[in-house]
Order: sequence, then C-alpha cells, then structure tokens
Amino acid sequence: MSGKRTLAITGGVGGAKLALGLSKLLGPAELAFVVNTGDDFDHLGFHISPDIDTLIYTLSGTGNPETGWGRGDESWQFMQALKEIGGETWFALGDKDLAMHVERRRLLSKGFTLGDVTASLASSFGIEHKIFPMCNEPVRTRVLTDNGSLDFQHYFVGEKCVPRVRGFEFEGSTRANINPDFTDWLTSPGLGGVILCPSNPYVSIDPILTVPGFREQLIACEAPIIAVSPVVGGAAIKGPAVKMMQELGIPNTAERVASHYADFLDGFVLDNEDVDLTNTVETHGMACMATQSVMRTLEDRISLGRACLDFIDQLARR
Ligand code: FO1
Repeated sequence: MSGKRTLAITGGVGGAKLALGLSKLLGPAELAFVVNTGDDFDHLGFHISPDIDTLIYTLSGTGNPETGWGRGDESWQFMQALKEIGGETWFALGDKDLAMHVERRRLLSKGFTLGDVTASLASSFGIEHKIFPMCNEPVRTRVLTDNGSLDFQHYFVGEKCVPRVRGFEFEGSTRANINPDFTDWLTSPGLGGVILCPSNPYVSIDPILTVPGFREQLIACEAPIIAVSPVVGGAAIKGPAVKMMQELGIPNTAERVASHYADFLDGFVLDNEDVDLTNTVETHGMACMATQSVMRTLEDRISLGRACLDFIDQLARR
C-alpha cells in the first residue's frame, strides 16, 4: 500500500461496509470519507442524515448489523409513545438514534454547519477519520415516479420503493457548494486515489456528482479513481439499484454502472461472478479488476478494501 491519502465516496449501507474495511487498513491521516446528503430530510423537527449516521454507527461499531442502519441494541419507546398519541411513525427512530437527532438539531440551531456538526458527532463516537458531508447546503433527492415526485425517504421507506421510477431530481444542488474539505483532500499532493464505494449510482453517488464542480474536480484529478460495483450478477447487493435500472430501461449489469462514471473513472472493480464483463468494461476506457466483492464478514470488508488499495497502486504505476 502506498501510504498516501485516500478519499472514499460513499452513501448508504453497502458503501459503509467497504468504508469500515478501509478504516481498518488506513489511519485518520490517510483516509477520509465524502458522504451523500441527498437522503437527508426534515422530520419531526429533526434534521435526519441517514447516510452520515449509517457511516458513524458502522465505523464506531454501534450500528445495527441486521439492518445496516440505525443503532444496535436499540429500544423503541419513543416510537411507541408517539404512536399512542397519533404521531407520524412511518420512519422508525429508535431511542438511542433519537439522541443523535436531538444533538444534531441543537448544534445546527446554534449556527454550526452540517460539516462542523458531523465532525463533532463523529468525534463523540470516537471516530478519528474525517467524514465530510458532500456540501453544507440542503440538497434533497426527489424520485420521479408514476405516482408523482416523491421525497427520497417517502419513496424509500414510506412507499418501500414500490412506485415505478421515471427519473431523479436533486433539489437545491445548483445552489450548493462543494465541501471545501473535499477539495483540499482531492487536490493535496499526497492524494493516492479515490474510491467510489459500492453505493447506488443514481441516489447515493449522483447527488454528490451534481454539486457544481464536483464531477469536474474528479475529471481533473491526477490520482487514480476507482469504483466498486454495487451490482453483482445482475442483482443489487442491497437496495433498489437494479429495480431502478430496469424501470429506467438501463440493462442491470455491472458494466452499465462502470459506463455511468466513464468520464472520470480509471478503474472498475466487479465481482468474480461478473468476470466475463471485464473486456466490455475496458471498452469504456478504464481498467477492470474482478475480485470477491460481496461483503458478509468483517474480513470480507477488509479484503475488499485491500484489493481496492492494491488496484489503485497498480493504476498509479501505469
Ligand atoms: N430505513 C427503513 O427501511 N425504514 C426506516 O424506518 C428507517 C429509519 C431510519 C432512521 C434513521 C436513519 O439514519 C436511517 C433510517 N433508515 C430506515 C434507513 C434509510 O432510509 C436508508 O438507509 C437510506 O436513506 C438509504 O441509503
């Protein structure tokens, strides 16, 4: 491994798994995370940041291993009490998780940015790696469906991803500014590479890429940029990525995920099961590596992290 700095771009549960593996291999001076905030929403007076919280809970070992989101060893008295008085309970906020939202709201109300608040929350969970929200301004993913335009969490949790998808909008993204900490890492002479974790290309990574200048900075980046496929054997490891591809008329293959990022990607990691797609991926002007990418255990997460870092080293030597 190079010992240089690595940036990992992530959103959601699949991305956090690889993030955890990487965090076991690289220290806080060598690894930072950029996180999707398009899933954020205001709910019950709180600012909910699901992808940031999933990453904080995963890295700190306090997450729920079954769902991948929320806290482990959770209790639900608040939800029960809310239900009893006729409150909104479609979005499950556990008692421990609630503490996160109360504290985030308190800090935001004092005027701190989402970046400052995230740094404070991560540090209180003992996390030393830097976690950068993609921007400090609100960007809200809207899913355009046959049932109309839905706020992301209403589509994902409220409607259980059932409505047929027609497209996406990232409300507020044109007014957003890239988190300057991301730019500092990306342009630092010590940057070894960038990894797009196996996250949904349309609703976890695209919101980040639509922040003005983000994609351009990746295109201009001199260090290798790789992505790990969230699609294996035509199925999404988790979440609605493949359902979305089918509904948008996009073939549900790892190769199509690679082509989605073809303008800035130097390398693509797909699962051994998809090794036959290697040559087709390479026609998009990038290198391709097959490995075991399905992460069931902590060892799987670390192995995939190591394979990604080795791949970046190989690409840097070319
Ligand atoms: N996902 C669900 O499927 N149902 C929920 O009730 C739910 C609540 C929730 C609360 C806090 C949080 O941080 C995440 C939560 N999630 C829930 C997960 C979240 O909707 C997704 O992980 C992401 O937004 C998709 O990446």
